Amino acid sequence: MKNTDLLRLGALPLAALIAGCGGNAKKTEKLPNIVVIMADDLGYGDISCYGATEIQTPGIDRLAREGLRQMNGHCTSATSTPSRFAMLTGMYPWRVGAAILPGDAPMLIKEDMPTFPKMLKQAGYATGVVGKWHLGLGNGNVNWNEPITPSPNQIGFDYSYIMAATNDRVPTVYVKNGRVVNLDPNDPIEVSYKHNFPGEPTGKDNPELLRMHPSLGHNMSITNGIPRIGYMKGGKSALWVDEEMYKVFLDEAKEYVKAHQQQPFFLYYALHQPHVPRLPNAMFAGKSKLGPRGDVILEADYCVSEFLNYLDELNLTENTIVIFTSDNGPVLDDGYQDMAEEMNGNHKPAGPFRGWKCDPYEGGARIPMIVRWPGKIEAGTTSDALICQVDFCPSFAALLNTSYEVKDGENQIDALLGKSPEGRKNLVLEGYGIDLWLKEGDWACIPEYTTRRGEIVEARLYNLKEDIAQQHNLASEYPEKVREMTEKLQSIKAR
Ligand code: NG6
Ligand code: CA
Repeated sequence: MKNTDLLRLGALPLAALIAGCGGNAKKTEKLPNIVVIMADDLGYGDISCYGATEIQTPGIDRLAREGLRQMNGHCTSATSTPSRFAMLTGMYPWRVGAAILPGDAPMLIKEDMPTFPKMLKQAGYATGVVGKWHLGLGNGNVNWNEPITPSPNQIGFDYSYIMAATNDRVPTVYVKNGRVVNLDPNDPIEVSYKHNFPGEPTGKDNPELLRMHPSLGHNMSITNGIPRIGYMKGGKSALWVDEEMYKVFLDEAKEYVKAHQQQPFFLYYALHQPHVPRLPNAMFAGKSKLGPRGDVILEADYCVSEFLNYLDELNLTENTIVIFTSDNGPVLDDGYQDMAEEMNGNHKPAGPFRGWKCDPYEGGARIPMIVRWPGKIEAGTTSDALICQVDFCPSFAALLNTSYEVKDGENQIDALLGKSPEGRKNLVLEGYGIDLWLKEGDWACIPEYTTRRGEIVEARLYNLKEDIAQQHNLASEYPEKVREMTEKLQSIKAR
């Protein structure tokens, strides 16, 4: 029997929630669809519903108006691969040493690991992913001209339409259900992160071919006039056009929803904006006054808006839980000369927080997290509960009354849906590399650690209630607190 009817779940909090507060779930009531829209490098202060004044994001703001803004919502890490790993597995990413992956890395999520989409499949859902992947593909020696396995399809997704890594990394092609899209068999693809292929131009040697120049790195193979990370050859007919990417993924996301509207579905819609290279479609170029970074935020906002309109059109809005979030904090110059710093003006991408993408501060890993479920979540509300993307899988498992074990994520469904102001007691967060930090109550502590070069970085302790901008290191004033939090972090690590 398919788990699409709620009644057999009995008089559970779930039934009560889904049916409204009376708990009289009707037999025909369907499981809610679940959509996670994840932006790439979008900061807490980058959208108007979280306080941005220099840019307007009406599409995302609609979600906030109709749903709940988590004001203390986190990704686990200040970079993409680790955060996405945590969201999809319910496990802290440093347990497996997750770090920013190259485009030819093997699949980081092992086929026997618990995953969010596997849990949802168990509960009767169709599961799809569209957009940025960045969790590795294959077994370490991918032939891009053959079916690639494992792909997302082996770790819980029935459908996938993705880019392998990031928009600044080769291969610069789309991969659908493990196969490169539009590949001409007479022009095979080769990829290397070690050496170039003879005769192929690079950003380093052929700057005359570039439309945008790197500020750091990003000087290897060229696609669409843009130099990338990694070397690649062939696959001309399959190469993406950055300026069209918004539409490719948006159309795929809509298609997925349309094709699966008869059953409960889960869609992980992973936007590529505002990650570098920032190449807005002509519709958005020059529209933000903040340069390409602002323009691609407008483009992302348009995608959200169009996607929500499409849910309306299909009459799916009422029964679809939509979460909008981001994989790490913001960054201005991230390796291309795209005027992000010069044109930033008074904009505050990280809102009131200290730090950026990669940093072990609030700005690195406190991100927007908006949850909409019409009729079930009070519209236009906020929550200060401490909550993290690592909690999505176990929280939804609880909502669906599906028993599912994950390592670190907690059932925080009441906090996620705004039914309870209590969230997690503590949360381990991560900057770039190994600097783990702990957030508990009003406190954030980055324990003393030794860098790879052997330098000792002293402990940092902040009282977030009094010092949200983390300007005053209280470590020497409260050594007991530092010790206590350092031990707590150690014990969570050892768990
Ligand atoms: C860094 C890249 C940066 C970005 C980041 C990954 C350089 C100099 N910097 O190595 O541009 O691609 O990796 O970003 O190459 S993330 O959001 O996917 O984690
Ligand atoms: Ca990112």
